[in-house]
Amino acid sequence: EANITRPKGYTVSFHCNPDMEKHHFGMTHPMKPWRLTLSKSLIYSYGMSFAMDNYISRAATYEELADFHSTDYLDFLGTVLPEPVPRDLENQNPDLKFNLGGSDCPLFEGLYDYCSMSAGGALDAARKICSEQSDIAIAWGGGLHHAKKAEASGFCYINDIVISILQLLRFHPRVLYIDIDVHHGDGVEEAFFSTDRVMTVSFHKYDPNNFFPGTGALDDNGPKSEHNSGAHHAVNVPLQDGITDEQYDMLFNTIIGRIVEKFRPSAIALQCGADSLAGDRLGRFNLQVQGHGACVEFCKRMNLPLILFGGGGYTPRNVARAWTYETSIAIGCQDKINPILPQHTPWRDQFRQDTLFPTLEQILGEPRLNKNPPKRLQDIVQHVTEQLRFVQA
Ligand code: TV7
Ligand code: CA
Ligand code: ZN
Repeated sequence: EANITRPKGYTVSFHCNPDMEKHHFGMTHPMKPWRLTLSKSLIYSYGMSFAMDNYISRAATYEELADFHSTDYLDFLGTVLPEPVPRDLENQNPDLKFNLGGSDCPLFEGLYDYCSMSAGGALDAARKICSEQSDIAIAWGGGLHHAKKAEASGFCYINDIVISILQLLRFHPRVLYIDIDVHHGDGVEEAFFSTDRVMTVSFHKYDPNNFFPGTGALDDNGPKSEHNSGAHHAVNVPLQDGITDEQYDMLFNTIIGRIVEKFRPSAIALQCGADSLAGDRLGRFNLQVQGHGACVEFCKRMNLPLILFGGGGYTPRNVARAWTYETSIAIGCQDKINPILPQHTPWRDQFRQDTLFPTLEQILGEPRLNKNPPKRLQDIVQHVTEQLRFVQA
């Protein structure tokens, strides 16, 4: 492979914990922590680790988790055990304590360790940004945006993003949070609902009755009272099945461009959920690796301290493609790397499912019918533009 060298004039850091990737949600559960191993092995095969500061992050402590989560919830999370016997028929739908133990958020071996490692990487990334030791910090093991103060939700138990933004807020006056996971970033939006120091923006599939979590309508923009400082500081971009790179990038660049102009953040936190890619097992969009990565490129061009989080992503080989490509964008070597996947990458068989000479950017998957009329996208841009009239840095 070409020699990948350190970027000139800025530092990229990479935060992971290999022990996190060993955990299992269960055989049929769509969330596969080993997609992180697959991503990392592709990133390393390209030689990108030589261009970054690499950290094995320690698990977050109880006190660090308690920055956001309630101690009742953490205490319970720390003591629950995997279910010894699967639930029987009369006990199919018990009232779950803190929403733990259902099929979305199962109790598995090492659950507390898994959660604290995910948060540890994200927090470590935020600390390197705060100390200015790094300009772009990558935590692909984080991005679990649905977790609430005292509730698990949608495969997420601990909200590593909230914990890491709380850290940024100790040094940064204003943080912009952007979420390109196909699901609404409800947990992060809720956590910062009442403050004007964090603006949250989520792009997602929106269908209140048929798509999780059902929140994130265009006019959900924060507290309705003007006396609440959080008013107008939540931006929601509800989309339909099949959106393409061109449409998505037009929306992203227009909306994020205007927000950066008005809100003037001093740091950006970007959740890069890869379930917005075409061919995702749970997603509905038609984004290619290029279109998804263009969002990272746009944020990088803002020249602000940047954290990249992972998130959803349920077709592991495509998750690895996207996060590898996005790591290369962070480093600035995307034009130098060979689009044909390295011969010697472990797991190469994973990618052979696609084609004999698999490439980094080519996703194979049935394109979905595009249900996003241009007129609707224009209405979204207009709504957000009007909303931003109320926002002042
Ligand atoms: C960030 N969709 C998380 C996204 C969380 C989505 C859901 C599943 C699902 C769970 C399974 C499973 C599944 C094929 C898909 C209302 C329900 C319907 C569970 C079957 N297969 C992120 C959460 C979402 C679990 N939940 O944003 C075990 O799909 O729609 C729902 C809720 C009740 C529970 N049932 C689904 O990407 C990381 N769950 C197979 C086995
Ligand atoms: Ca989203
Ligand atoms: Zn998702």
